Amino acid sequence: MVITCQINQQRLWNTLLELGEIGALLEEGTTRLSLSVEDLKARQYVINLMKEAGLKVRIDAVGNIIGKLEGTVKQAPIVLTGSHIDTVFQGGIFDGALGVLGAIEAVRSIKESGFQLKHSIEVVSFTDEEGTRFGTGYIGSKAMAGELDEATFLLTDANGMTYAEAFLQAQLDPRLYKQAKREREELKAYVELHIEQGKVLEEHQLPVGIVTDIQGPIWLDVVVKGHADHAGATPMYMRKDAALAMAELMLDIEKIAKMYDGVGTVGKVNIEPGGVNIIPGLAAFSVDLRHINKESRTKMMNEVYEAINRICQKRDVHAEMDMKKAVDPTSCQVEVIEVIEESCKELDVPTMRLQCGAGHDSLIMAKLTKMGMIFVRSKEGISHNPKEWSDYEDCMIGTQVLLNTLMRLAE
Ligand code: HGY
Ligand code: MN
Ligand code: MN
Ligand code: MN
Repeated sequence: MVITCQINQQRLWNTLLELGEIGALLEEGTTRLSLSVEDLKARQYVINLMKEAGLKVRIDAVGNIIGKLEGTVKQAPIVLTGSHIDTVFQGGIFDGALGVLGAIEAVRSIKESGFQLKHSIEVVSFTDEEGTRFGTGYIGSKAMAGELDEATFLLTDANGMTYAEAFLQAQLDPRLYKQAKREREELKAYVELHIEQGKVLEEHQLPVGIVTDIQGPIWLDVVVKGHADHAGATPMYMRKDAALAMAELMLDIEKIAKMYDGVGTVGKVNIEPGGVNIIPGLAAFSVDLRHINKESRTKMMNEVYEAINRICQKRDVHAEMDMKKAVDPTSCQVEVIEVIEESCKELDVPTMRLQCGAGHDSLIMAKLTKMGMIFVRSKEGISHNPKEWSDYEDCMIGTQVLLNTLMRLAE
């Protein structure tokens, strides 16, 4: 099939800037935590845009927004594409958004070209990919894959609101989440366009990349309990300082990650009671461990648990660990990688295959159907930061590669 259909570049760029404004705070980047007021506004923006694009729009039982371009053969398995529009705290305007808006633009251009494709194409904006508000994530894709468990709805955000309450506030019924599940036979493939959020494409001076494998994240919440005491009157040898136990573990996590060539991050910390002259009695913190290889990640995990036990013993403090997320690393489907590569070739776009460090809904969708990812170069690899940036040209090339890939998969 010779593909002559072109995206409308300026239209796509305008939507990226408009969506980026929703939840934007001057230099503090864009914050749209899942099901927050900002996220609900952004969801409405995406629903309107899908309707304007002439897609048939539905919201599934967990709030995934799905826009459909009908194919000529109704019962043919669906080609799915999309990403997320929720962000981290003070994030950028491309993470997730490019994958949703790029997919809408690609499918809209296909529709406007009048080209009839056998398979229907659906664009999805997944609910709560980041997990920033409730500490877990991939909610929409997990529900679609039938992997969401009920306990999720008991999780609370920083204000003590449960996920169930946030669902009800967003006019969603948490009791119906199982209805979002889709069967393997319904789908032909899932392709996600996303910014790289790393420096590899920039180092190779390439606009786009094709993902081969995705690291799998484990998220732990750890609470260390020591004893709050007087900072002046308590000699060092008598202390049960929870913060020092946390500090020692943070450095051990760094060592363990380097030893296994994985990554380990303590991103959230909270020390109580939090007085200048009080020895911390409690230290609560998050641990994010990732590796491209599952066995290595398990070894990292075990070493972290051993370090926690060793440090607690030495400092006579006590720790409780709660596993919030554990998603296996996964490989992209060679068949989809090759279709993306063909699209790059026919568009004369130089590219490379590369691994992915960040987590994506693709990790979950790989359990349901054939998955592939198209990366767009990130300036200096910066992401989860207001300075996150991808050039106009690169976003357009990535979206055109997506369009050609969708047409090949749906023909
Ligand atoms: O955590 C991640 O890698 C992604 O941004 N959700
Ligand atoms: Mn992200
Ligand atoms: Mn993302
Ligand atoms: Mn992601």
